[in-house]
Amino acid sequence: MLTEINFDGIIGPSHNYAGLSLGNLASAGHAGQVSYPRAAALQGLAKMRHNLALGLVQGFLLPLPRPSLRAFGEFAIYPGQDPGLTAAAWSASSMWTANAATVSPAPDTKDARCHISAANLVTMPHRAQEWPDTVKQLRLAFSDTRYFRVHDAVPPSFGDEGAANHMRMCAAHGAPGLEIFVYGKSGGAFPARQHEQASRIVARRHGLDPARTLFVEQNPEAIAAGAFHNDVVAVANERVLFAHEQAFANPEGTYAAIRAALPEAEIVIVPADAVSLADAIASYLFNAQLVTLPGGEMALVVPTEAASHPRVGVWLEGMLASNGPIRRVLPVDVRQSMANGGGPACLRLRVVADPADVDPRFLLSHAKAHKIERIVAARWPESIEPLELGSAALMQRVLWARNVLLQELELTDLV
Ligand code: SUG
Repeated sequence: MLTEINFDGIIGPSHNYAGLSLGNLASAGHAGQVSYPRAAALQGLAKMRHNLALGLVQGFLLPLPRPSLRAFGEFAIYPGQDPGLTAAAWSASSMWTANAATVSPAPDTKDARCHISAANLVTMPHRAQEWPDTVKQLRLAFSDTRYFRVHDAVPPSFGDEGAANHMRMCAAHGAPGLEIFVYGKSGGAFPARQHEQASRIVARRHGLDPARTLFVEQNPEAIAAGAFHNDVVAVANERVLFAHEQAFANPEGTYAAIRAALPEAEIVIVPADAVSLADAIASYLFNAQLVTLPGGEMALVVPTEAASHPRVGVWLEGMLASNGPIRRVLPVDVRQSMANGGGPACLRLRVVADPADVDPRFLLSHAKAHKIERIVAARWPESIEPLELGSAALMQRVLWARNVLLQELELTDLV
């Protein structure tokens, strides 16, 4: 049966704060701080276990090989030579699997297969190096070509940030959906990372029905305020869209187009006078996982920062009291990722598929989570100081830590 599966990125042993992402306020704000890779990865695993315990199907993707020896060669540097490029080669940014790819489930596509397009992430050098390894991993996890088609990234001139700029609305996950691609045109001082042409290329490759596909411009003010991806100001699940009033360039036109294509749509708008764009971005209220629980009710898995934020917390309480479509608010602690601008929703890639069609090595159980936690506890560095990124000893340690994980999970195909 078709089900939504969340594939979270396991947070890699090289997790660090290098301030690499222009327009991502958390990344800039934590640049140069000491990171805690072990705690980071354990927080990510605890979130996966939290969602498993809710009765949801949980998968994972492995960290990419970092530091990337290929990147050192391409940048023509030796480790430590250029601090910014060295940090790019070390970045554990593949943890944010919402940027790994865009996914169109089988009920939406012409050939009735689930199409997955790796994202080129060209705007930032530390992220642009991800996609060749990502596509290799996706082709392993979704190798059964009767059910899946995994595409290479679109050409690099068109910036593509994957599922973070894509939403799907539908009556139920297994039913045909309305796919909404959100692109940016300008963002003030900050780059608009998702280009309209990239979204259109992905939609054509996936064989989507134009009558059930929307292309919507992100509000330039939202990008300028720090919403470097649409999933910082909006999230959708089945018939519900949960969005900030200032998420889209043309909000009324967007809601009308959604309602015309999906009459059962319910749109929950958070007004700017209750939660400002600045509060939304600081708290990551919208970078939540909006999920349908096995009993049918919807829950919003938010970062603890949202639940404890004075104005956002009050708004959430009011929402629960109002008897709307979102019935539960469940906080999770992913602070180490949050400090680089990655909330609960950034850490997961949603794939609607039959779990039986996915390579079982990428599906999580509590027993497997326990195994991964043991490896993380024993092998992941406790902390990384930014100046350590040139260290050969640390490099050997983090490369080996990942290898041990691949061996234990029988995924050495990814070495
Ligand atoms: O691309 N941060 C990531 C955060 C990605 C969040 N993803 C979603 N919104 N879906 C980014 O900006 C920071 C790395 C550093 O500064 O060390 C970073 O890459």
